[in-house]
Amino acid sequence: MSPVPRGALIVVEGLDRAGKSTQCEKLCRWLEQEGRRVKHMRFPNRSTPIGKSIDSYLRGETQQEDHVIHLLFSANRWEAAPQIIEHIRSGTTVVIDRYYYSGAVYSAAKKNPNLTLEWAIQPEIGLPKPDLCIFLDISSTDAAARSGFGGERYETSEMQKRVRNLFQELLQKPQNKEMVAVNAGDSMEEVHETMRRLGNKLFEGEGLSKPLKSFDYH
Ligand code: Z5A
Ligand code: MG
Repeated sequence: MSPVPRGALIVVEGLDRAGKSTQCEKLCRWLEQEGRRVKHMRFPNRSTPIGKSIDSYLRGETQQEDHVIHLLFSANRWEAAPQIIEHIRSGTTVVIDRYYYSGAVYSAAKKNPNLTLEWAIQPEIGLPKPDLCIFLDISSTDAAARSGFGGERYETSEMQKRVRNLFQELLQKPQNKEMVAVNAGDSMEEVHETMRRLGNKLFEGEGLSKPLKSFDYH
């Protein structure tokens, strides 16, 4: 009996209001229509005890030292890592709304001299590495014009500008070849079409015949 082909790990990243949740939904629906098993996840996962601490921090109800909240965001991914690996192994494609890329850039964007991008990425080393990371790129001005912006901590245009620059920095690193930028200023349907094209390329390519990798920054 031939083994079950593994699922793919697809991450959708970007600034606030870039359309990540909208596009993750559309991508999952399309993958299901294509006959694939799909698990939709998101980070932060606010439902776990660690996620609840993150939620109250983001809402401004509690304070946390910068490194502490950074490590809680990372721990929130580590607590889900066995589940991600098991889904992929059993042939389910996992689509994740934000992952360790957000983890690194939002913390580094705080400009704490002891919390650089290099420092921030370290606790993420070893997590399941995405086969494809779609970075929904939008200017902070266009993102701010979309409904609902401004409610939580980090939702200021200064912070969003720094976050965008740091995402660009990650895109250029040779370690992150799985990252692809997509213009998130296009219409929802155009963005979805581009993402379907990237999805088809992934499923038609050789990559998924190889084991899922672990993230390594060196
Ligand atoms: N954070 C962190 O610091 N460290 C970490 O490790 C992680 C996260 C994982 C909460 O994230 C915060 O946590 C976030 C980063 C930080 N901080 N900030 N700021 P979240 O994922 O829970 O929430 P969010 O990403 O800030 O926002 P969002 O509301 O989820 O945005 P979105 O998912 O990208 O957008 P959307 O909900 O799909 O769309 C927003 C609106 O735009 C909506 O009205 C849509 O109908 C509309 N839209 C979407 N696409 C389009 C197009 N193409 N055209 C026009 N209008 C559109
Ligand atoms: Mg969202």
